[in-house]
Amino acid sequence: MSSNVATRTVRIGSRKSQLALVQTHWVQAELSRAFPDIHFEVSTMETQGDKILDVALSKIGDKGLFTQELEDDMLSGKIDFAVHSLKDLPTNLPAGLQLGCVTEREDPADAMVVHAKHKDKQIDTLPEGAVIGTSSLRRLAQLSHHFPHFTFKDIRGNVNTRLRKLDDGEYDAIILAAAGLNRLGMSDRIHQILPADISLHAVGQGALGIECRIGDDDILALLKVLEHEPTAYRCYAERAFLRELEGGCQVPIGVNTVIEDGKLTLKGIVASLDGQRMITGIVTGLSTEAERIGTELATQLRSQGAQEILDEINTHNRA
Ligand code: DPM
Repeated sequence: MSSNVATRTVRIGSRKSQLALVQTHWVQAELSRAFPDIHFEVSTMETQGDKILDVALSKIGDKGLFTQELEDDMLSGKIDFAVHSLKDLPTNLPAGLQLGCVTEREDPADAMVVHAKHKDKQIDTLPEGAVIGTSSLRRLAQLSHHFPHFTFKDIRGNVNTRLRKLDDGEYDAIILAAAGLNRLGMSDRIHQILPADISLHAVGQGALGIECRIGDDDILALLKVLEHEPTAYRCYAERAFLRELEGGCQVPIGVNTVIEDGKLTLKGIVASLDGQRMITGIVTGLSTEAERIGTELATQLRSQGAQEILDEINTHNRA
């Protein structure tokens, strides 16, 4: 499938949510600046994940929930590439598509937003029974470990919907990605950034992943200007770890990566949903060997029983 670079129009696919559009418009602006002769057009669509809002994410499967419609349009040539939150992009892509570029990461940490009545509290001083909104198994598992006295309640919908539900009193606090709030210009709603020893973030959190057709060299050449190498190495390691554990988007798997002096350190966790079992490990190596670092950590955690936890959860999710 050839792209439309020859005609000087390149079509970008995006979900319709406010956050998706902020991200896609940033990509559009950066590329327009770098390639003023090309017209970058955004075409938006709703994905399954946007339409099904009354079911817990973990129950509706995870294979391309937020990406499949965009991928179909890429394969049929209706769009040239798609902008995703990297953490929503499955680690195994459909035949014919590739991860073309990873952009510079925002703060990858999780953030707590509280109801006004808890303005003077931190996560470790919220009262017994406090209702915490999240539909992430990863956040649920890690927070249950540290704060078994909280009550966890599912929450779906876009960021604005979630904040309204919190303000209306349905929850005492909710957990969101700091990156999403920052990109939406809502950094002031962040009450506390959760430290890594309380919550390891999701694979790819805070970075954008741009997906395109394999071998579409014209498009890949454009995307190169957006690539942020350190972020890419970190995310390749994180994604290799997740892929090797055969984890989808909805698994209690968390990570943390740092690069120092050309060395990449990947920390990972696989936790049971009740937070009772936590399997953690750490691997360091050259940044250029990111993938190997990821698979090595997966093997290490599997030898400590991570697979049993993941199998239990997969059985539970299918039930
Ligand atoms: C994935 C998860 C969530 C999103 C699971 C996880 C959070 C679901 C929830 C894979 N995708 O993080 O363990 O809390 O109910 C999503 C968000 C962003 C991308 C919102 C968020 C924005 C941040 C980013 C939803 N996908 O996590 O608060 O670009 O990383």
